[in-house]
Amino acid sequence: QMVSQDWNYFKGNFYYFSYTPKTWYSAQQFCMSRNSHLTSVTSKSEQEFLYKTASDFPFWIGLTKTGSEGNWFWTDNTPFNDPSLRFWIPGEPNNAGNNEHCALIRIPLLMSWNDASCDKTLPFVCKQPYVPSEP
Ligand code: 2F8
Ligand code: CA
Repeated sequence: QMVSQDWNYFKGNFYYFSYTPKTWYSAQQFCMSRNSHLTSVTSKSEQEFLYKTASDFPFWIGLTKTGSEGNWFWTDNTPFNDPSLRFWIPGEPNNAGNNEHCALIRIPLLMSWNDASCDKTLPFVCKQPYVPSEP
């Protein structure tokens, strides 16, 4: 597994914090071109790692909807079914203007997710699993 030194290791995954603003889709395309996805959040400690490591807010994460009225899902196929692992800011997601279908971490706090327009250009975080042994 080739991972450049720009990637940051945490508990079995490598993370790339990009401060070059992109739309959600274009950020996801960037991550996919680097064998990764926009980051999922699978634990409280991962959520804390993300908001503590990023030095600029807000930033895109890999959470979006199946359609404008669809269900939220993680682009890396992590299940989105555990209510204790949803870190929305109180009052979010509110789908403001009926046009907020992508999620971001907005503030350096545990409960920090907001839904926003996917067309916003923001910093973002890519994640790829560490593959322990490759020939
Ligand atoms: O107050 C929360 C609200 O703040 C903004 O709307 C005024 C955000 N909009 C954008 O970031 C475009 C909402 O997503 C957010 O819910
Ligand atoms: Ca919102």
